[in-house]
Amino acid sequence: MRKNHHRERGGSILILATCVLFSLAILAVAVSSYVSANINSVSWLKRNEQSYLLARSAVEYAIAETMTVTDVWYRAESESSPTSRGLGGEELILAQGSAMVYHRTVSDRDNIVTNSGLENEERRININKADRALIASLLVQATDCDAIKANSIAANVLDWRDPDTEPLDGGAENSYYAGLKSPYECRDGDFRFPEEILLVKDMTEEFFEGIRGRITVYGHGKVNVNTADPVVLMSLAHAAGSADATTMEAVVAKIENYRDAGHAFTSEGAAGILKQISSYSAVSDEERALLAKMGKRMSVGASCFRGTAVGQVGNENPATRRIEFVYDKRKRKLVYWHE
Ligand SMILES: [Ca+2]
Repeated sequence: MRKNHHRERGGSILILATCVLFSLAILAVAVSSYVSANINSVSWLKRNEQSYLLARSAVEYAIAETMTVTDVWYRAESESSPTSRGLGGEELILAQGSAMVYHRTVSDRDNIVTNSGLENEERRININKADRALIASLLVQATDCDAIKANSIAANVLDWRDPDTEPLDGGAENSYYAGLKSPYECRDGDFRFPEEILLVKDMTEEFFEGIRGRITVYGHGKVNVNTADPVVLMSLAHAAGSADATTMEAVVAKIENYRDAGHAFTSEGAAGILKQISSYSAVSDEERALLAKMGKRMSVGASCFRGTAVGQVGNENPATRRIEFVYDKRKRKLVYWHE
C-alpha cells in the first residue's frame, strides 16, 4: 500500500516536471522568435533608412549635374538612345546598396518609356501660363475631345486660375462650382499640381489621361522645342491657328528630323529656330509663316527638371525607397518632393 503511494507521488512529480519543461521550451521558442523578429525588423528598418538616404544622395547628385550643364538647350531626354545615360542618371553603387534617378515619359505614340536621368519639365505645357488656344489645342491633339468642347474646357481652365470671378465666354467660375451637388470653391489662383485640373468643369478622367504626361505647373511657361514630344509640338502648331493640316505636320516633322539627326536648337525666338531648320531642310512660305507664329510659345531652354530617385539596400528582401522630385534650376530649389 505504502509502496503504491510512493509510486503515485513519483509519477505526479514526473508529470509536473514534464509539464514545466514543456512550458519552458514553449517560452524559449516564443522568446527566441520574438527576439529574432525584432532583430529582423531592426535590420529591415536600418536598410530602409539607408535606402532612403541613398535615394536622397541620388537627388543631390542629379541636381549637381544640372549645374554643370552650361548649354541652355540641353536635351535632357535620352529617348533616341534608351541605353545611353540621361542627365543625372548615373547609377551610384555604394557599399550599402545602389541608387539612381530615372523618369518615365509618354513617348511618341502614347507608349510609356523609362529613361535614366532627369526629364526636362519644359517639354510639357505649363497650365498656369498657357493661353486658351494652347490648352484647347492640347486637348484636341492628345485626346478625342472635339474642338468646341476643348475651347470651352480651356476657358474653364483659365477661369479656374484667374483671380477674378467673372466667367469667360463659355467658361465657369465659382457660381458654377458652388451649385454642384458636392460643391467646392474655384481656386482663382495657380494650379498647385497637375491633378487639380480634374476639378475643372468638364475635365474627365479620359481627357486627363491623354494630357497628364504633357502638362506641368512648373517652369517658365514656354515649351522647349528641343524636348517637347510630337503631340505637344502639334498642339503648338495647332494653337498658332490658320495653317492647314499638311503644313502643321510638315513643320512638326522637320523639327523632329532636325532633333533626330542629333542637332539642338540653340537660339531663342522663331527667327533662330527657322534659321536652323532652313539650314537642314527646305521650308515653304506656309511653313515659315507657321513657325513664326509658333515661336512665341517656344523656347530652347531647360531650367526645370523632374526625376524619380530610387535607393535600394540588400539583395534578398531589399529595402527600396523612391523620391519623385522637380528641381527648378533658376530658382535653385526643389519645387516638388514626394516620397
Ligand atoms: Ca477665376
